[in-house]
Amino acid sequence: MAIVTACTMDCGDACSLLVDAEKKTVRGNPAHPFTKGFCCKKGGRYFERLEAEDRIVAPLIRKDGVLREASWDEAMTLAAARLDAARKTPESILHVHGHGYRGVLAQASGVLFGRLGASTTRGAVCDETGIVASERDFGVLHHNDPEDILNADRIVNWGRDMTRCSVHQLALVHKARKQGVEVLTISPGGDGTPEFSDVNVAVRPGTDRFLAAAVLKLYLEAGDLNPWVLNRTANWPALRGLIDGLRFADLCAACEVPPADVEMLFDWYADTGRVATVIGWGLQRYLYGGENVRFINALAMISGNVGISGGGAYFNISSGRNLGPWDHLAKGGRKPRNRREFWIGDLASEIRRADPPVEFIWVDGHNVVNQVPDCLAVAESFVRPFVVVVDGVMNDTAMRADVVLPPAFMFEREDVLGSFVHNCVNHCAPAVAPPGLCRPDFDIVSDLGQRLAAPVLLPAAETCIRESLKKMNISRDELLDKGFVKVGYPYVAFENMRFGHPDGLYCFPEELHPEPQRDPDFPLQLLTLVNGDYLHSQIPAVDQRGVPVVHISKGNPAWPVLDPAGDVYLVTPLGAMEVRVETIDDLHPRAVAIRRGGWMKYGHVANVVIEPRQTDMGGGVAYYSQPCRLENR
Ligand SMILES: Nc1nc2c(c(=O)[nH]1)N[C@H]1C(S)=C(S)[C@@H](COP(=O)(O)OP(=O)(O)OC[C@H]3O[C@@H](n4cnc5c(=O)[nH]c(N)nc54)[C@H](O)[C@@H]3O)O[C@H]1N2
Ligand SMILES: Nc1nc2c(c(=O)[nH]1)N[C@H]1C(S)=C(S)[C@@H](COP(=O)(O)OP(=O)(O)OC[C@H]3O[C@@H](n4cnc5c(=O)[nH]c(N)nc54)[C@H](O)[C@@H]3O)O[C@H]1N2
Ligand SMILES: [Mo]
Repeated sequence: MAIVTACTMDCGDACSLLVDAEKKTVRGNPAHPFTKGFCCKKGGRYFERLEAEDRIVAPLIRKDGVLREASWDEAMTLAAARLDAARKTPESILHVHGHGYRGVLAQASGVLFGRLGASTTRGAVCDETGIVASERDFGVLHHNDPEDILNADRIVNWGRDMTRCSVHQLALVHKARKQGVEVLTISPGGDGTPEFSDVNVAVRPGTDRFLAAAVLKLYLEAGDLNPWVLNRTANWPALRGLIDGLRFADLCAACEVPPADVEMLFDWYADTGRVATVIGWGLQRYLYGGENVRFINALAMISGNVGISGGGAYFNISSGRNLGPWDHLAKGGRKPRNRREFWIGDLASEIRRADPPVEFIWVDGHNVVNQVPDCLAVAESFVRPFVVVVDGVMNDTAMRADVVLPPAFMFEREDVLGSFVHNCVNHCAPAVAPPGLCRPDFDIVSDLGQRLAAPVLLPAAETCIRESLKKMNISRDELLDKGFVKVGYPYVAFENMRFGHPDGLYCFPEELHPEPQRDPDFPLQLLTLVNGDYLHSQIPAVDQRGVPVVHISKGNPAWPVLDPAGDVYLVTPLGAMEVRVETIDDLHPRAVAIRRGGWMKYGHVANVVIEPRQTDMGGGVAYYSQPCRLENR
């Protein structure tokens, strides 16, 4: 018998799933309006992960340098004692939490460490740059219902590789194309987008803002701007002045898009009909990633495609917007305020510089020693403090722990979560028993709070869920019964052209920053792109054999001088890693692409050579602004 449950992985598709514990099958829930009866590879194969031979199923404690199995009581007593000792200086405690498991109950560790006044991280490895950019434009994070894309006449997709990151959006785009909707994708190429695009335009990595500005320039030259749209904006004269002062040819040169392609893109926006604009996550992982997003939004606005069905600019919605907080129901500790914050993009330096020093680190839901820049240094910074990691695999982070606590994974415990793409709230019901001694994260954190000398007490899990459902008046019975509830949002965002800023107006960007000069020693650019088969670093060892592959085009200046059969190294100012080079036809000639998520212990993680660089908004990480070169050694 299949049980209706849900995926809690860090992915906007946020599927409702039917899990059959006996047959060990995972299927998409046909009743769910976004999942529509199918699921992706990483979800469909999740039993492989649940039943992996190397899964950690008992707590581990480091003794004489080696991690050995222990009872929960031993492990938790030790963790609580070390935490109590560190609590004398709350800032000496560091909580590192990722989105490895999502939901209302997944917030428990954040609530507990907030009450302890622990240091926390700021900024984000994922989408915060684009979120802040969109909020600056629209005043609030919102977009049309994903299904509304079926009402578009044309779709302009700025670099979202739906073949890998979102098979359900891909299905919608396929359906739209069957109805005659045309798709144009802008990206550095070498990705899966030609599969669903009528036209592909190649852009220099990180420079979409110039391309969007060049199209805006053509709008100004054409001169027939919609006065009703301009009337709903706060600062059009400023943007107009900025664009007036720029030359079309310079803008085309900056993004390395031929003028004829820019004119074609202008026609895509300016012809009669509605244009939906999709904004991927890749183009915001740059030094000016926020500005990239803002100029694309500006184009959607100026072209008259905001506030209408079939139009809109799709970046994100907030996955938490339909669920309320429950942290006020915790007891003990202090109200979390004035906490010390470490920028996640340079965690190693932040820990090294910290005064008072970090004595205790708790990591959950984040393979942080793998996923942030300069990750070798992060590994080193974890040596001195006492480190507790809640994870079920011996990955680069768990390897550095003094105590490893094994969580129940999804399908093995309950939670409730929203999506950053669609408007449903899903219920993740336990469908299989956790193996060995694994326990739900919520229970681990509650247990820890109770064991402290001055306890912090969390409410019961059910109370937290009930509290969170109050915000949107979601019926718990309906949620548990159906496995999901669709929350009623208007189909079209900003339909009355009222935006989230206090004045109700749309706000344009007023600055356009030049791209930094190319460093002649490192003339290429490293793109660490999403992996279609796995979620981030959740990749089994068997798929990380040998030397990792990077892709370049035959037009890459490195290609004619490399001997791909010899030892090839990917080199940055931070260091070098061995790679194997393969060619791919349509990738930008200066780009070096590698699929992300490989592990340090297998020599597969590019973050060892990626330097900490901050994006212009939201404290994001500019992973893709990494200069590099390829050489034989
Ligand atoms: N299978 C799978 N699905 C996932 C995930 C996963 O790990 N595996 N992760 C989830 C998460 S958390 C995220 S954030 C998303 C990421 O989903 P995506 O946005 O699809 O992936 P990214 O790797 O962030 O970005 C890569 C895409 O951006 C394009 N790109 C890169 N630079 C530029 C640029 O300068 N301009 C333009 N126009 N395009 C550019 C690339 O060509 C590629 O198509 O996927 C989610 N879904
Ligand atoms: N170079 C480079 N690095 C990147 C990016 C990039 O573009 N380039 N992209 C970034 C992006 S978009 C993202 S979102 C981040 C992702 O970075 P992370 O959030 O670190 O993602 P994962 O590697 O999936 O690690 C999540 C961990 O959570 C664990 N986990 C799964 N379920 C549970 C559970 O129920 N309980 C507990 N306690 N743990 C669980 C998994 O086993 C896994 O080890 O990486 C970023 N890293
Ligand atoms: Mo992400």
